Amino acid sequence: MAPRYYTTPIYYVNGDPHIGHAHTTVMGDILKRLNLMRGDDTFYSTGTDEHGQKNQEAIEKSGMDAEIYLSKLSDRFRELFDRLNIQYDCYIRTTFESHKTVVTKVLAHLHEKALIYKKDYTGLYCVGCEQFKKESDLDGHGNCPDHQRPPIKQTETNYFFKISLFQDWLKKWLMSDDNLIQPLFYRNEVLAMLVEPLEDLCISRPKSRVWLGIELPFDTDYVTYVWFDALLNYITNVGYGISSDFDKWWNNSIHLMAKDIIKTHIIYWPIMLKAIDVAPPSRFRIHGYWVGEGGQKMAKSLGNVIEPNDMIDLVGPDGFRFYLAKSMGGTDAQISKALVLSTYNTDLANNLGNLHSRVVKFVDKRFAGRVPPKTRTFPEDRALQEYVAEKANETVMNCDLISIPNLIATSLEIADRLNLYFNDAAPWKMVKIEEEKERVHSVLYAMLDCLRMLFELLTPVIPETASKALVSLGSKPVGVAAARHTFLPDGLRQHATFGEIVDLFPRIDN
Ligand code: ME8
Repeated sequence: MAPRYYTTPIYYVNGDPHIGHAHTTVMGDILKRLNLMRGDDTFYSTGTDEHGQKNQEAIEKSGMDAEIYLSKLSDRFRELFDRLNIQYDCYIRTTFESHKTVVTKVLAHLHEKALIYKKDYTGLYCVGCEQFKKESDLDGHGNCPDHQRPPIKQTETNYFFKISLFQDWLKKWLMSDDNLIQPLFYRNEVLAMLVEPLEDLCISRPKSRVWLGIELPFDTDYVTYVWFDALLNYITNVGYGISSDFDKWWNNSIHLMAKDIIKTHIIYWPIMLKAIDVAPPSRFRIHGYWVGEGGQKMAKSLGNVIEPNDMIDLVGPDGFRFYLAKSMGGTDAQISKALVLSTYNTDLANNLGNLHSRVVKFVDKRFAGRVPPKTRTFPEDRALQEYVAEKANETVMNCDLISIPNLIATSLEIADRLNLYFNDAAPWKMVKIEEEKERVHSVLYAMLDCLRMLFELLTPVIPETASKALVSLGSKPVGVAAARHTFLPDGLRQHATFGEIVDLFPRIDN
């Protein structure tokens, strides 16, 4: 039982949660559930990043009390994640006292080690990124490429963390393991950022300008830079400095994120950890960016922004989870209402739902709502069960963030094969012939048993519907406790009584 600690980024609360926030958090949930199926002990954290200039500007714009605003927005993220059936173990808010304690302790420690110093500085600040930018980071028009706005020139006295001391260590560490960063091409992006000498990291903001943050323990005129604060959530969540379980989780940490925040995670964060003598993260798993249909960046002005709650209203939490899981690997993917709807109708209603309904309803009618007993197993039927078991075991064992779409592809391939098998075997013809009775039982049992394995395999992606499907077959939903789940033929009890048979994915005409 290898422990695993999965994290999502913690999200800014300067607006409502959007599709990208839903995506990373659903993927983390799928990975957590897959790990539990593998019998691995898993801890999963997500939450909200509630400090810094960007959030502060949103609060000021809202005219609301800061605490009320932050709670309200953080709750919106949590409500979305609850609607999406996310089984997080920890929902961190950086405004929690437990987190402030960690940030303060780390800052005091680095200050004592003389790794923090004060100086005057002039830089170009992008509030959208919450980062200083170099001229070379900007596009031809002097804009931040991610936010399409020019950064603001800032001259201030601030505290700096001597990250430049760790550059050589960082480079060596990045090259030490090809599995550290996946997809691997993101490592090249990080290495390219390390060609030039690293500038020390500005880790403070004067309170006179930014009041929303954690006060520096060694200078009360300043708050902590939001990224320095936020990154530390990853160790707060697993009890840094207070829990004996800290090493167990931290030594198996896997950070999930999109490609937008690799610099802070793969450059600043490991250095922060190294400086406080904590091991660097074990893995970084990076996905692409959601863009609108046709590849356009999503923007309110283009009218192509997809709201996650609208998608859940449209196709249900499982329909939406399925679309996200199917469509996004390591590079960008497209989303629109029409794409979500057509995937739902094609893959879920017409393929999986229809397959389930045909088989289960047929057996329900002919065998009084029970799994038919086998008196003989025909080799071709057994071969079908073995094929499904093997595919399912292999998929669960090998699934990682960017191969989640393979899980869907394999499931659809299995569903196609089962549909064909059912058509070719045509049990509705055989059932009328007395000599074919044994074969009919064998075929139908195999079909139901394969459906059982198929819905077990899909449980991490569509947990609610897969459970309904498994109950309808007279089987049990896959448990949520860590216990290795092996796919084996003949796991469905003969004579088992069917549960309620529901239309899993009713077609949606729109
Ligand atoms: O960066 N496609 O928060 P954030 C895919 N608070 N994923 C997307 C996406 C898109 N179009 N847009 C956002 C922050 N995401 C910091 C993180 S962590 C210590 C602090 C997802 O609200 C994706 O996971 O801007 C991305 O990395 C994250 O949201 C950024 O969220």
